[in-house]
Amino acid sequence: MVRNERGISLIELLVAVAITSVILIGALYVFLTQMRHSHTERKIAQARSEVQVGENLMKRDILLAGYGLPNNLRAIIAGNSSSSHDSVTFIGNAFDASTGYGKWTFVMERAQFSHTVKVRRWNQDNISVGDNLIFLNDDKTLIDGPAQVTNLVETVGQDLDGDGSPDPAYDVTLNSSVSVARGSFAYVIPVGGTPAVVTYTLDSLVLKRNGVPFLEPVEDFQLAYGLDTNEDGRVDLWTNDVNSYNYGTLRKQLKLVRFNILLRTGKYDPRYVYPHDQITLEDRTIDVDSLGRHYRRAVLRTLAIPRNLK
Ligand SMILES: [Ca+2]
Ligand SMILES: [Ca+2]
Ligand SMILES: [Ca+2]
Repeated sequence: MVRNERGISLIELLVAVAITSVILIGALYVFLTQMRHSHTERKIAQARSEVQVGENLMKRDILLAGYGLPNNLRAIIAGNSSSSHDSVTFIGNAFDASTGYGKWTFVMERAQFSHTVKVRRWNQDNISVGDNLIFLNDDKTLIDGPAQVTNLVETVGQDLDGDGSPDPAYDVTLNSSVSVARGSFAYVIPVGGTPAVVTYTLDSLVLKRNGVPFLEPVEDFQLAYGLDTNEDGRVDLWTNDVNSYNYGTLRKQLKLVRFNILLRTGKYDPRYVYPHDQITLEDRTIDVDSLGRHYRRAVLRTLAIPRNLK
């Protein structure tokens, strides 16, 4: 048999084209799938960084709840629900650092019915004219105030830090007389004498902090509070509502706040089906309808320590 040595036959060409096509289509499919995955991953990574910011802000607010707050005021007000999302309000004197709240000092000499108080002068975060001061003891009992600073004179106090030289101080003039013991804490509070408040609410898939959106799309927001009821240092009870506890008990027993955010991590995707028809966060179970199951979701669950409730 004589083979045609001049080239390939039409059949061979067609087979080659067919094989090449199969390989190309396969490669294209892999490429497109990877493109789609990397796009989804990019979206998730972007959502994660936004979530991280939100998470850190909320942890900070929980940490500062009760800061510089007299012990007869509640530092946390729970807005609990088991049929809808939760809300929560934190109260303290240091949430908004830019306005100077959170500044504090201590009294260096006892003052009695006096308009002038000698306080420690720091290198930064100093007391300013116009600041409103409250005076608390180390148990956060309110001793006196609020009183407004009308004048400051730099001076020196005793050598409390023991370095051999008198410590920097201010003679602070106040608009009303106060009686405070040496060692009392002085906190700057917002004008009007009411503490600062931070409220988290969920409104139409937008989690808001004092009405300002900071995380979306969020489908649910639920909180739990870890209490050490026998005061042995370990959390032994988780509850979704702390409003029935008086503030004294809460200060002693509340050790952890757990917050849960149910986040949508992608757009509506007909190719994707969420594997469950219900989602449970703390005391709430949400039904996910057939439309809702085409969204990807992630649950952010974070523990935060309310350090200033002690
Ligand atoms: Ca709840
Ligand atoms: Ca000194
Ligand atoms: Ca315990």
